[in-house]
Amino acid sequence: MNLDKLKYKPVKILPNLGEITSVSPSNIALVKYWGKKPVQIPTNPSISFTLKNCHTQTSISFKKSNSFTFDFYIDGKPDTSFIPKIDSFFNRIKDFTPFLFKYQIQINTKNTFPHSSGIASSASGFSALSLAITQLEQKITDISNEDKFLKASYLSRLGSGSASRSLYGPCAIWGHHEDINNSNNEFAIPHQDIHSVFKNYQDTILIIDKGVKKVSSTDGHNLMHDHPFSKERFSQAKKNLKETISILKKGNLEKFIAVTESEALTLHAMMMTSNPYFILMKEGTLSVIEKVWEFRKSSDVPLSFTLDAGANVHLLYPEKYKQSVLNFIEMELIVYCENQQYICDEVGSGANIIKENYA
Ligand code: 2P0
Repeated sequence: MNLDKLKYKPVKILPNLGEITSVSPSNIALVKYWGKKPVQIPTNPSISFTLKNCHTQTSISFKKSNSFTFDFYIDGKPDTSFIPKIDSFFNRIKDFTPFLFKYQIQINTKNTFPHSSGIASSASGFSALSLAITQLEQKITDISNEDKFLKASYLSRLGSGSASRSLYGPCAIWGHHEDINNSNNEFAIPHQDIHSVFKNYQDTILIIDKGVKKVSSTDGHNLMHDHPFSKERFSQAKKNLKETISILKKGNLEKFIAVTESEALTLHAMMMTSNPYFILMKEGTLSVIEKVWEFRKSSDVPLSFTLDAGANVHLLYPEKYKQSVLNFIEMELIVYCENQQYICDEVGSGANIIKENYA
């Protein structure tokens, strides 16, 4: 991959100060990224639905300075828990964004989804931050809008792999696949060739467990290195990605259900067969899966589930079945949700800039 596009080529002088605000959504993988090599290179390609309602809004305010510093606030309050991850992100992007290091910056971030709901904010958080940074770059270079998003995806990947996919909707592909044009390991590409049924596909997220995961995704990815089934898994993911692309185009819901549910269970099977092994699903996760299967059998609703690296269950279905699925959740699934909590989301269009000013 020729990464020349990513080089910083200033043509104007840096603003003295300013503020840029971006918004970026979370995403849910249909074919899962699980396994990586240094630095943030996926061991198989993945594809996701970009979400709409679960998003992060991030403002960076910056002021010229002789030394680089950053402060980080969530919901208006200083937060130190994310500092190490952001620090390592800044170290990784330094060579690509030297302009950033001429400033003192303050990062203010807020999520639309509740804190400690068990929904990872790293995808929406790193993609929002990266887009704000490349927006500043665009102010001082001739970078096109297309390359601004491409670079934001590249930078996001260095923060958190799945974040690279959040820039683009309705779907994004990250990771090289020999049969997919432009697919690569460095940044995600938008995937828009999808049937109308998927354009507003629903994702209702059942919060089964709000707790902090016992094994982080980064540790889980690393356990794929010496995993006895990794070779098979990586080729299965490639095959499933090709099939998913065809399913998304044709709108074949039966096949969509089969591939996405298999991907979700395979992801967790990889965890259960790692050394050391671990389980992130809870009893409620399995109960919900059983209920979804029963419901699908006894109704005409093509409801399916997928899982992230955690206990929560994402229910995926066409928009026209929204009311019957919500009734089903209220009647039968809500007992498995912590504090009866679930979040209604749907496929969305990716990240954007909502405000900027400079002096
Ligand atoms: C995914 N997950 O494709 C998969 C499926 C979770 C399960 O990407 O170490 O937070 O920051 O690159 O992106 C979660 O891993 O991991 C993830 P890092 P990330 O969405």
